[in-house]
Amino acid sequence: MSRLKIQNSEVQVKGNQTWNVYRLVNDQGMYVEFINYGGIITDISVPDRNGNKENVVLAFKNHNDYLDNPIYFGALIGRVAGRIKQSSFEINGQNYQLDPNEGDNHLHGGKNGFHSRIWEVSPYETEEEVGAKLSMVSPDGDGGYPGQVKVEVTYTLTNDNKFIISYEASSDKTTPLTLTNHTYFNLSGNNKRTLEDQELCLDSSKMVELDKELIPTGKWLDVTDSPFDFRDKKKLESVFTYETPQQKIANGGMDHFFKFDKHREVDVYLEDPKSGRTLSIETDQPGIVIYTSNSFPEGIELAEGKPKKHAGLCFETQSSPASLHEVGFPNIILDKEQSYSKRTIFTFGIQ
Ligand code: FUC
Repeated sequence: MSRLKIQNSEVQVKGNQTWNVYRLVNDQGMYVEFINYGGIITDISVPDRNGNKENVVLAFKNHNDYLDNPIYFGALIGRVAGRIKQSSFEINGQNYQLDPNEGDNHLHGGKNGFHSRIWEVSPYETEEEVGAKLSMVSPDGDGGYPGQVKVEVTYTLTNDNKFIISYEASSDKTTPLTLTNHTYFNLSGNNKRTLEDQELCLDSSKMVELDKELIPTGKWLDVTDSPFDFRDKKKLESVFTYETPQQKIANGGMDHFFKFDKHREVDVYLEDPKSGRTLSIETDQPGIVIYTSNSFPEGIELAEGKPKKHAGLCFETQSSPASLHEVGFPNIILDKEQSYSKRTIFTFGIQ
């Protein structure tokens, strides 16, 4: 008999708020836990090669800390994932000014982006999968963006340990939009080890060059012969140095948009040789921002204590906000009355 199920509970947070906590559980006993605030994923528990189930994502010890989540732990990001230079852009000759939240620039949809909204959650289950639809309406002028945008994100867990995130949206005015999820993965489980020994394979030969404010300069860099070349699987430690200008800018790691070559079915693969856990990512997005948690603000408290540098890795599948100002970057404009539909599949395995 199927053990697929959804568990629902509540958590009290500051300001007299109550959030709903959902847990999707499959036949293998793998589970994904998230809250309706920000659609934040707080737990993905998968077995290691000995069957020990542990959480492979970073999460705060205390739910209250998600109210001010400067590093976007586990959250849905919108309207635009990434940075918009000078918080401004033009559509059809009209200039739009967004709320700046990082110096003069606009990051991850601004201070009140989708990561800090209450989403309406409708759980569902079938014979093969359990899931939940998360919906939200972003009003016209939200954060400075044009148009009313209706968003529906679906979290699905299957019996073969696939966690699927689907994003659907539409707008009544043309607007920039590229949605993602900002979960920090660490396959060691319960944040036991930082990422140096975990091995990454990435189907990309091109990355954006960043300036000192982490804004794309408009130039593509070829990764060949650089520490950012992961076309053959290698340990992450090789990129955790200050060897090249782009590593220095990112504070000793990765914080870049990579364009997929689409030479392989699996766009990204991560493996932890010690625990045996693996993660394969397939997406219909044109690229990804890989962020290797190159610094954490003071005062961050996880269930396992303070996070160390390189404790988690974000796989932000998305398009590129640089396309608002530069040519040759994957577009993020959603035309009026058009539908936005994207999907990323995270498959967990054992090696
Ligand atoms: C990532 C990065 C940023 C930022 C944030 C917390 O997406 O691109 O540099 O630090 O997350």
